[in-house]
Amino acid sequence: MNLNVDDRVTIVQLGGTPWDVGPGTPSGLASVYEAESGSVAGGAAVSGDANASGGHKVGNLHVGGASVSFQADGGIGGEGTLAITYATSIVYPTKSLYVNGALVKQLVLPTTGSWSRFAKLTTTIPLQPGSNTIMIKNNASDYGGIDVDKFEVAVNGPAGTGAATAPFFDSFPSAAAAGWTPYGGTWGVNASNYVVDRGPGYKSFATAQGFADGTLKADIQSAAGGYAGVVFRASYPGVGRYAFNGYFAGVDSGGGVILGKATAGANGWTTLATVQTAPASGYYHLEVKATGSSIKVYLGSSTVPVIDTTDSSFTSGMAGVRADQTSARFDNFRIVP
Ligand SMILES: [Ca+2]
Repeated sequence: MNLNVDDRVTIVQLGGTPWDVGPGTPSGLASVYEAESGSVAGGAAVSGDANASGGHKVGNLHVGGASVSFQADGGIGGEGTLAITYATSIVYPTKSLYVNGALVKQLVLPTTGSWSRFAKLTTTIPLQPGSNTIMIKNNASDYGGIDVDKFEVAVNGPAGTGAATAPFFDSFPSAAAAGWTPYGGTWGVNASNYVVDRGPGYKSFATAQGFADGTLKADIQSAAGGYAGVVFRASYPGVGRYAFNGYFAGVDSGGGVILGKATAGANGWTTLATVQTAPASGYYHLEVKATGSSIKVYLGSSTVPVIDTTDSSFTSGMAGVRADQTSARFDNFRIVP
């Protein structure tokens, strides 16, 4: 078989709820699109199934040219994770997957052992910002039938959610911060600083930059009341104080330093470490060194970390800046892979 290496399949218990599979589809973050609510064409047909979500599924996808498609919200675009809940008695049928009219890949779907026993196949897809047409079609080169119960789409974020391969530096020299994608707050460039007003976890990502292992640096100035700093290994971004998966390392105006992680699905926050350092006036120079599970936070020019801990929740994602309950100024944002 030639199952794509980034595809994942889980077979579920008969009549049971599909297990939540694959790191790309945290529950609660994916949008659900029932197949029966999509567009069927070419002979595909909706039928009832008590084991299917919503009581219905789309079948007859063995017919030449038969298809089921739906409109998915791609958010800000980038990479997405698509989960297809399906059933088939056929051994390794194939179907062609299209996004916005372009063939993405031929899916190879392991048998679920019954037309009413559902499994979930997870794969990655490209998404454009806004609406995307996603289609499963039986092409001439495809084989066998499947019944599709539902689709789930999670927006992983812009390109660059993998590891950085080249250094990145922005000192915000121009009046507009090009290449940054904000989530919440009013962002602008003032006196060659990237500035944001006070609010709950306002953040902005260097859109095309990924970060896995490496060093992040920024000069940060904030007002009293909250932390400002860098976000890294971030995915599933949204507007909201903890609406992302990933880490945040920040400093407050009095020299307090914090490292923690947010989990978007739970809209939750876990503090990993805090430390009080000597207050300083003006800008704090903050650095984060992430190597595997090791995360070290440095302040100023010291080579001794003020926070030195381990956490393995997130391994790669976007990088950016964030201010939580304080206005902030950022400068000299740098990624060193
Ligand atoms: Ca369904």
